[in-house]
Amino acid sequence: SFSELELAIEGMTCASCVKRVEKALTNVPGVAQAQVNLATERALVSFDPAAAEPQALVAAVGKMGYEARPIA
Ligand code: 9UX
Repeated sequence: SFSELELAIEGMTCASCVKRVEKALTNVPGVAQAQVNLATERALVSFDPAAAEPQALVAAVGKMGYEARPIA
C-alpha cells in the first residue's frame, strides 16, 4: 500500500513552479500522486515505500531549484 509524505517546499512563486514541482515528484519511480499547494507551500506525496525513499523525493525537488523538507 502507499505511504503519504508531506513536504514543506521553499522557493515557489508562481503556478508554473507548482507544476514543475508536481512533475518532478511524479517522475520519481514509485510515486503515485503529488499535489502541491502554492499558498501553504506544501506538497502531499503518495508513494510506494518499497520503490521510493523519502530522500529521493526531497532530492527531486532540490534538483529543480526548490528546497524541500519532510514534515513529521
Ligand atoms: Mo514561475 Mo517558478 O515564472 O521557478 S516557474 S517563478
